[in-house]
Amino acid sequence: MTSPPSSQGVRHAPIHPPRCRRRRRGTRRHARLGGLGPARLGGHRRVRRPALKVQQAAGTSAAAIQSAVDAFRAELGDLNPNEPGSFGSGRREINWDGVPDALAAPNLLPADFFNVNSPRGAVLSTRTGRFQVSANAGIGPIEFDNLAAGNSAQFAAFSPQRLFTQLGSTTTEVDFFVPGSTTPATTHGFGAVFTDVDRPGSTIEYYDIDGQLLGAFDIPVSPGRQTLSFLGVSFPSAVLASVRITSGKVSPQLSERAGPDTVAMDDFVYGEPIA
Ligand SMILES: [Ca+2]
Repeated sequence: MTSPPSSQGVRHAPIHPPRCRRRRRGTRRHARLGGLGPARLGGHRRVRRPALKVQQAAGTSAAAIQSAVDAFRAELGDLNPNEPGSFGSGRREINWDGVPDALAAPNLLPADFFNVNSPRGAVLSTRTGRFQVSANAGIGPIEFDNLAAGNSAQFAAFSPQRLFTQLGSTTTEVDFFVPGSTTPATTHGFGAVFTDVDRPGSTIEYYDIDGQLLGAFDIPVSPGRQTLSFLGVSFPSAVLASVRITSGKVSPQLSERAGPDTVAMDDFVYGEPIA
């Protein structure tokens, strides 16, 4: 099953009521004002909704999402090298495939690997603080078979052969920095590849530098095994400071055969971080 990519913002409205979020940037902690929707903030609705463009696709093969990924890449500009400092324009990518075996499954990936070891301006956070990149064949069980038997029959890579997930959680936040530094940055957009999105519920939320929600979008669903999905959202200016990704209903540490949807991630594609 393949859904065609869409080139314009087909869902300018958030998928659920925007929530006000206060963040302490530069740390990996944040607090939510749980339940305080706009109506309870006395009508001071501060959610800004700049024009945005959405690229999305899902299907049973890499080819099903390739054109949407490429269109999103073209919107952001040329791929920059994995070097410190901001190039001012263009894009960065993370495909997880160059991570050293010592920092891949069954070992954990450092949250700041892609700002320190390989400076690309992306720092990860999650409730548990634990992340993992799947092992290469011959080194360990592939595609998170180390987490639960049968995962490799559920998941597929867009960029072979490694995948990414958080552990003990279903959400990962990505904060952007001037690559190789602790200076917060913003970008023009962010997109990610997902595998095995069987049901609605996987999402990307986009936040500005003040922690205000810019938009939240469902990841396109493609029922079945070893499917791929892509969602990328770009903005006309570099307003995006962080994203919150929800992947599946439970961590890939639990077998999908138990019921809830498990989802893993592959390529991250995002605009050059700009201070
Ligand atoms: Ca990969």
